[in-house]
Amino acid sequence: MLERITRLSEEIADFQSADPAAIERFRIQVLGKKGAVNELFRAFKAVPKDQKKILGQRLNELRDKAREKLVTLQAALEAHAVDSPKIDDLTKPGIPVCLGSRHPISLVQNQIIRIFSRMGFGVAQGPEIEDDWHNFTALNLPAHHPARDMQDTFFIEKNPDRLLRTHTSSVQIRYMEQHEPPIRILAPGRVYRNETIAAHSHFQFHQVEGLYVDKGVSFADLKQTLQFFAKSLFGKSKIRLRPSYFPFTEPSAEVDVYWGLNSEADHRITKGTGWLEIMGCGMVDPNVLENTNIDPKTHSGFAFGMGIERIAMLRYQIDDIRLFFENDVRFLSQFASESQTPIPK
Ligand code: 2NM
Repeated sequence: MLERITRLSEEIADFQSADPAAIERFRIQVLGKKGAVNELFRAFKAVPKDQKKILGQRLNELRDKAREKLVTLQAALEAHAVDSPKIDDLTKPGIPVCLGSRHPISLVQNQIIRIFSRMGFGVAQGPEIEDDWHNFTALNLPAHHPARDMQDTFFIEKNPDRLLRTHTSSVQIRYMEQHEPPIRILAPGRVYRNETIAAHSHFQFHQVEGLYVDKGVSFADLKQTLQFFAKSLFGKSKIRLRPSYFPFTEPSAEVDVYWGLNSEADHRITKGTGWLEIMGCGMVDPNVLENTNIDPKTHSGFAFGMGIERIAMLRYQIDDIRLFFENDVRFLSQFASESQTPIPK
């Protein structure tokens, strides 16, 4: 009997397989009801008394050894199954993945940021829920200016005063309050105005505003900067500045780019003039600099602002502003081919 135990023990030690069926056969042969171990235990009953102690010990050891071996084999089987799933055909086509695409507003916003970053402009951000000081008062907006009217602004609360920003100039006020010149920043972001939703107006839209404050910043610097911008974004280098009015700049101007009159569409969008208005600009009013603790006797600055939706509509020939806010995949997926590299730091 001792001999059979030793032989079986060796067989168990030698057994190796990664085949689940072979392992199961091994289990039945060794540890099954009618298996080798149980057979030995049955034979053990007839063993003489003086040999029972030693043989019993050896039999128990044999059974434990067989159980351990099975646990090890099964664990190896499972580990292997996780590592290498069965691949039946490596030449099968892959499962198609639906990729999203960047929103056209983001595309245009990033293009604008990239152009100005080449001239040293960084990006600043601020809250969409503003107070009266940052959205109006610091910007030299007089008490009875129409922009302060209930009809144009979404007021949230009177005390403390809270409202949805109507432009991102509020970001620039915050930036000037917290930084010393030289300042060269862009403030891109969402703004809100209480307007009826239609093909060319919406209660929400996006702006990019720019600000440059330093010693000796001139109107010529402004014009040159905008000329470079128009050339970079539209590929058109002829711009003109028409006198205008904003409470926060003096002098102020509207910027037109010469679009040309080469197609029927050009005639339609320029109303037959060939010129297209793309933004507003001006020299920062001395009152605004004073309000943000910058001395207007030693420093000057220029600022500009544009609506991203308007630029995107021109660029992609979109005729309804509402499309930007409806998240219709049939609209959005048309921009999937517009790849963009990240904005340089
Ligand atoms: C515009 C047009 C002209 C502007 C002014 C300022 C600030 F904060 F410096 F006073 N930020 N943006 C500005 C000037 C914005 O948008 C049509």
